[in-house]
Amino acid sequence: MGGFLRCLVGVVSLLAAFHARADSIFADSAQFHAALAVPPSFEGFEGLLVPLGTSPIPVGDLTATGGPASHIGISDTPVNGLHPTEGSNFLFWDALVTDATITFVFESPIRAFGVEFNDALDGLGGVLSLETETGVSFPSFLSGTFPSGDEQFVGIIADAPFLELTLTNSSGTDGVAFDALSYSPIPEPTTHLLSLLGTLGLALVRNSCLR
Ligand SMILES: [Ca+2]
Ligand SMILES: [Ca+2]
Repeated sequence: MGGFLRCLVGVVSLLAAFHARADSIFADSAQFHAALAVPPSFEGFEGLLVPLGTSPIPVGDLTATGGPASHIGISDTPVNGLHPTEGSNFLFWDALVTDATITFVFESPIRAFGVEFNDALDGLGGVLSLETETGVSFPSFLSGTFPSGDEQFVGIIADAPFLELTLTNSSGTDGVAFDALSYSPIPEPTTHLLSLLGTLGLALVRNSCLR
């Protein structure tokens, strides 16, 4: 391969690696799990009952915290459309006013987070947003009005590790059920591939373009 061609391949590889580095969001559980290299840790809230209004709630190696305008608890009783999607228990988030929050804090850094949830944005409708303490932000990952009990999924894979993830509900008053929470520190395979591509591109650019 000639020097010019090697230089060109290097530049293209670098651009591809750089361009593809972005935080990803998933509305499909199967796609989220397919993007992970190994099965993530799992929390289904089974065997735990915590009265609504308790906060923080430690569960395994994470802690759920309701913001000032939220009541949270762990329930085994479906109510008003809220229900478990795995086993019998689920995490209950009662958002009491506009922009109420719930925060998940992990004991060690993670890069992937996914959760099944239901009964969000029924009644009044509104917007759900998500952000991490590291600046990952999806300001409107779900918006509109949904039927009572409607099942949804949200997952993110972030470029950088994070410890805290906060969900905000603009609705004003809305009960939401969470279940089958997945989290993982493991980079997804495409990230390995892209960093390899970036390293290769950089080497080619150094050796072929800059001499
Ligand atoms: Ca469960
Ligand atoms: Ca609701």
